[in-house]
Amino acid sequence: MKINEIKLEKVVGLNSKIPSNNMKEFVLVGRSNVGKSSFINAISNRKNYAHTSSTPGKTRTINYYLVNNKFYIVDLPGYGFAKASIEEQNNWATFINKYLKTSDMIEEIILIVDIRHKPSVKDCQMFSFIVSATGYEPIVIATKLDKIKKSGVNSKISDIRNELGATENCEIIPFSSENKDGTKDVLKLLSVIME
Ligand SMILES: Nc1nc2c(ncn2[C@@H]2O[C@H](COP(=O)(O)OP(=O)(O)OP(=O)(O)O)[C@@H](O)[C@H]2O)c(=O)[nH]1
Ligand SMILES: [Mg+2]
Repeated sequence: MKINEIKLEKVVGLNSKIPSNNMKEFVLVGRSNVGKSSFINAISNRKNYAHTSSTPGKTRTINYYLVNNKFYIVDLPGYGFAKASIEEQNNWATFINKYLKTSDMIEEIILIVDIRHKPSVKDCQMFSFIVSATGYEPIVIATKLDKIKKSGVNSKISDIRNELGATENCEIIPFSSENKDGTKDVLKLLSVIME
């Protein structure tokens, strides 16, 4: 699959009603600044269509990107943003909860983690939460691959698997938005899921 067309179609605040869509949704979750928006740009071959920033907390709304007029990629605000107020952080958790329960168009949840580090407590909680809420493990994207040595990739991936408590079947894809490594694997997986 190739992403020929991507369009930011809906922007929704955390307190707004969750849109009911008639196309499948692929949802990106991950801590603030991990690279969710960059991931969207990389797989769709755009520069800064999904706004990115080195300052955490760039994405503060739920952004629905319509891809090839066929499915949505949903970019969520990151969790664990230290500067967000407790109220904002609670809103986020409440929203995710509500979203997972309300939307019946969620096709797949994609958890983005940083390949350099062991998943944080919040990453692990998110992973378990997704499993208990949906009955399925999310796809895990281990991003910022360009920042580690090639020889270290396998051991990083197995550390991430162990720490998250993911099964051997759980897809963990090494990825870099910087040099686009892993894009083919991601697009292949999306097309298999969309079949
Ligand atoms: N080297 C490198 N930098 C990356 C990669 N992905 C993201 N970044 C950088 O990490 C920073 C955060 O990226 P974003 O895509 O804005 O992160 P986000 O997860 O959308 O953050 P929030 O919107 O705050 O939740 C930016 O400075 C990006 O350039 C990557 O694969 N490699
Ligand atoms: Mg973002």
